[in-house]
Amino acid sequence: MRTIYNELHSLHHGKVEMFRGELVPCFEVPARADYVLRELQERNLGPIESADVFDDAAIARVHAPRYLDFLANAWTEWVALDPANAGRDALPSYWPIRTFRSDVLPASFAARMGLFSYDAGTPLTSGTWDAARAGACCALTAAARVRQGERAAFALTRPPGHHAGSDFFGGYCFLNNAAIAAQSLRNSGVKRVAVLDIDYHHGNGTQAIFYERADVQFTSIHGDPHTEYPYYLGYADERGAGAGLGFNRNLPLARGTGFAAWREALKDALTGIAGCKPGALVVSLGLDTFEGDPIAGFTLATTDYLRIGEDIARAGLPTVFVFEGGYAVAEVGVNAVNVLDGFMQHAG
Ligand code: Q9C
Ligand code: ZN
Repeated sequence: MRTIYNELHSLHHGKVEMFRGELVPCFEVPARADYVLRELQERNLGPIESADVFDDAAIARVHAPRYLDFLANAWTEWVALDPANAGRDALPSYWPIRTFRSDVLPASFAARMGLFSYDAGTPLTSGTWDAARAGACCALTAAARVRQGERAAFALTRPPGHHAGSDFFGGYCFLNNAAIAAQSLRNSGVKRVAVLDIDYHHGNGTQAIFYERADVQFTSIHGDPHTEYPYYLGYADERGAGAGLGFNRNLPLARGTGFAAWREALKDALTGIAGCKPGALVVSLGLDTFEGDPIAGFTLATTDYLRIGEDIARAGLPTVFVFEGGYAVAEVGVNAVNVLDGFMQHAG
């Protein structure tokens, strides 16, 4: 399988995130992608190339103009507030919850940070925009390779994307790489696209982007939001709306779920996807379902990821894999590459 690698990923290097009243070191670190790259090279999984260059049009089909403007200039604005900010991450402190307005764009940078985000765990850093933008190009390139006839391609990029909505960041995500890939497949002529999200956390951003659409079906297997992040979305009764009714599928599982029950949910998810008869599949490949993950609660083992790849291959669809979460840093490479390896061994 071909990998498209975002070599600018390390420009996004958050120092701290807010957790239980303290600023703690970021879980989402550059080393995550380095481990995956090294494992791909050691196991000779296939060619590794850089992303093609794309203008902003393909990104703007998924994200709102005022959000993209904000992200592109955020670091400059942050440092302009105080030169000492150059040595600090930017984190939001205020949010326009119910009864506040979100149509007005405040002049205050702090107010716009909150307008365009939903948690205090997602630091914006000097290189966030460049890394995220190159990551979107990475996902677009992987989608293009699949359109050019490859059975599958892997977008190896960070920061991750599936929590980012059309106009907000959060959950370590800024641009929704999986949604951008799915939209580009649509624009290149694929009539229906399925997105399968197997990150531990519900892909609230991807769900929201496609919620009222029938041309992109979204299915997610994740920790039950009653107890797990992102808490406010990801319940089983969210089935889509308007034209998209019936094209959104959530399969929440209790914290502590092991591979046997998880694999049953995957089987269920793939049956639903087959019923939609998509022309291509985008997989939000999170590895935080691993038993050793420090911020998640399923108990999948390293060899289970081979089986996941096999099961996904049997769907028989042109497939774009997009790297998402997974914070057991030393194991994330083996786990990610096991999925891709299992896929290739059963891709036919
Ligand atoms: N201190 C992804 O996996 N914080 N995002 C949880 C940890 C948010 C995860 C608490 C987790 C976001 C892409
Ligand atoms: Zn996650």
